[in-house]
Amino acid sequence: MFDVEKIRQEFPILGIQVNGKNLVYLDNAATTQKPKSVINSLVKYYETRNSNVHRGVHFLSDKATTEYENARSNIARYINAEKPHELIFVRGTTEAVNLAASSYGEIAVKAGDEVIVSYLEHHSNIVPWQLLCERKGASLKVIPVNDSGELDIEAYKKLLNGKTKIVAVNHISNSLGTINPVKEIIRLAHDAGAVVLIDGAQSVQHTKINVLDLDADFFAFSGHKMYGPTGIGVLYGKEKLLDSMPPYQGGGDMIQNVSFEKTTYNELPYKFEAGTPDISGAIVLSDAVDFILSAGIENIANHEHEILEYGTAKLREIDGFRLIGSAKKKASVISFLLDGIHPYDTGMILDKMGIAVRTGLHCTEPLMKRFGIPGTVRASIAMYNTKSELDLLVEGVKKAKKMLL
Ligand code: C6P
Repeated sequence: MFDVEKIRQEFPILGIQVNGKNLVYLDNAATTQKPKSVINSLVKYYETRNSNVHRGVHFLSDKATTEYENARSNIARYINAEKPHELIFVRGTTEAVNLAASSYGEIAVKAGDEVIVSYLEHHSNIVPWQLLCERKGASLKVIPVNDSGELDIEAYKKLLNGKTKIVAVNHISNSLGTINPVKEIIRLAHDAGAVVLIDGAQSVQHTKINVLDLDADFFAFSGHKMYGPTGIGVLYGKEKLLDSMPPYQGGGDMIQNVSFEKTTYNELPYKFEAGTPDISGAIVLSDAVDFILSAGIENIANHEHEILEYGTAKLREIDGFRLIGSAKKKASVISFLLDGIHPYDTGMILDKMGIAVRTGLHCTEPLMKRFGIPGTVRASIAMYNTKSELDLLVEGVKKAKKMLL
């Protein structure tokens, strides 16, 4: 049974007041709040485990190394990766995409080739590919979206051809909440001989991920959007691809032998983890995964969907409310505008009422241009949000409208 009130008690920050009002936290796509188990795990690490990994022969180093590698295995199981060493610990989705674009891009893309992204992408899944294309003399192609914010799959099929080397798309859009048909996107890309990176920053916390079933070549995500700490994330890659790729950064741990004449590199995953990694981050992220599993990912998805439908229906009743992104398959995001009001002003007034939303471009400037808008107000939902919080949002939006028009 999914008991949202019980879940809320696990998140200390949800009890604070903002501007004299109970906090209503609806900025979960930017980052989620952290449960006690995650916060305590971080403290416990520094109180009882802290040491560097893969280096020392002493007790603490051994303990930290074991827990760091156990974390990798646990997170690998969570996304159903075949082998733990197919998971590279990075800072977050942004670094994961940059790693893939720099390293895989280096061997896979040459002048005249093409890389496909979509209009729905976060800047993190556009700019690294743009940099690669500029470096290589390749070109970037873009899958269009329709007015509901859904990818045009027929147009995508036409973009694919023998020159397509990489397709990089998100699983769930951070700005509109669109759930993309990634399994079909991957299958079509593979038929054309291309490799696919899925940006899972907005999906790992909302839906069951199975990289094997998806047949994803790369899958990227951030810990802080899934109830874990900032500064840690994962690039999953198929072993044979990661093996074929050159190192991304040089330094300690990523080498086998170093000489001035010739350096040889470590095996996976260490080849891509130069320097001291975010040890506590990885261990604590694994605890965040356990927290999600204990709540049940399907329970979370069902609960969030109910809140999404409820909030969207209530907001739609407001005169002048314009929903941006009405895909048939949507998760956790309500992006909107109020006629005649700048999103920033709405966000400021909501903040006065203790309601945290994000306003602006959400790092998806091309998408906002496509819709011809200056940005949106975005309420994004997590497992701990309730219908009464959405009622408060609706009240807040009505009040903002009254004050600003
Ligand atoms: N989106 C949002 O408010 P990092 O910053 O590396 O953890 O994640 C980047 C990123 C990549 N892809 C998608 C789909 C994302 O949503 C994000 C982060 C936040 O929407 C911050 S801009």
